[in-house]
Amino acid sequence: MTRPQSLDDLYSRFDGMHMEGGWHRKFPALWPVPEENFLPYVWHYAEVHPALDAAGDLVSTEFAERRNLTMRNPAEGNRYATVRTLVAAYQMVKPGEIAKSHRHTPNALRLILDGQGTTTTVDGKRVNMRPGDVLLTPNWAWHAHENAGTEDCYWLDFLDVPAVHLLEPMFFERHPDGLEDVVEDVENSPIAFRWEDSLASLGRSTDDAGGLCAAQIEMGSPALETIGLYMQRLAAGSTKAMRTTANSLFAVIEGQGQTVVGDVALPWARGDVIAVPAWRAYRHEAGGDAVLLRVTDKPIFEKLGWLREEIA
Ligand code: GTQ
Ligand code: FE2
Repeated sequence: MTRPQSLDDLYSRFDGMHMEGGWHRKFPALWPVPEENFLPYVWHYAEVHPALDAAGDLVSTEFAERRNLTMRNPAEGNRYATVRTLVAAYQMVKPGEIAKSHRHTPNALRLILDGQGTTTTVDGKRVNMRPGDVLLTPNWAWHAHENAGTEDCYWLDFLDVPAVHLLEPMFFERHPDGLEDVVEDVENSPIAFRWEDSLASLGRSTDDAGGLCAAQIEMGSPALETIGLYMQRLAAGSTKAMRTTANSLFAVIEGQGQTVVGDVALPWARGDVIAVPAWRAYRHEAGGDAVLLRVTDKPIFEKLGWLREEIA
């Protein structure tokens, strides 16, 4: 084997070995602060609603595993995620329809927006879905949704599918019988956070998250292994600004206002979803009383020792 006589020869030797010298990388491996990859963005329920209704006419739940519309972050090259580790979607189930039972390693949760009469069955426990409720579907739990009522039912799904894509432990299977055979109706369940209970807890809360809201409650500790949930009440005016290594999605349960992320202002109203990617300074400006659900991958960062937060 001849010894390379020039740097170029040396580098082509490395290339042939599928290696690279740390001192002449094409792309850096380390940098001083988090990059700005995913973009701040907002999806408006008022625009999605008619699109979901059109899908309701054209796409059956027989044909589609789920009638869901996922929110793709407009960051260049992104194919699926809403922020790095999380995906959000709007889902609609019409009267008489069933979204069959399946299970997967991604964790999921739902925030109900509109419609009564739908249930979700999670590992054999059937719970009603009512507007404002937050319902959890942990890793590998069977789950199906059934609309036995007379109203179209709309909700928001949040899943850690992109985190599973990054780490690759993806498993998914359909229930062999379509639906679970043994089902018990339950009103109270550790996977169900009811709107009236959340409102009451919020009314008693003195936790203002260091000035990031008027009051907040945490649902679960955390709600799911990878996902933290905070219901936050905002009063008219601006919150303090904060940045964190964690990613967040905010869903608007009540009220209107805007979220300022860096120099981008994202206006919002009921049912909208706001993407606040990692390490971007953000603050909320509510037009009056408002209630948001913050869905965040913070538990991942806490467990791994990478959570950094600053309030300005
Ligand atoms: O309802 O089970 O939006 O499995 C994406 C994947 C919803 C669900 C989504 C899912 C579901
Ligand atoms: Fe699912």
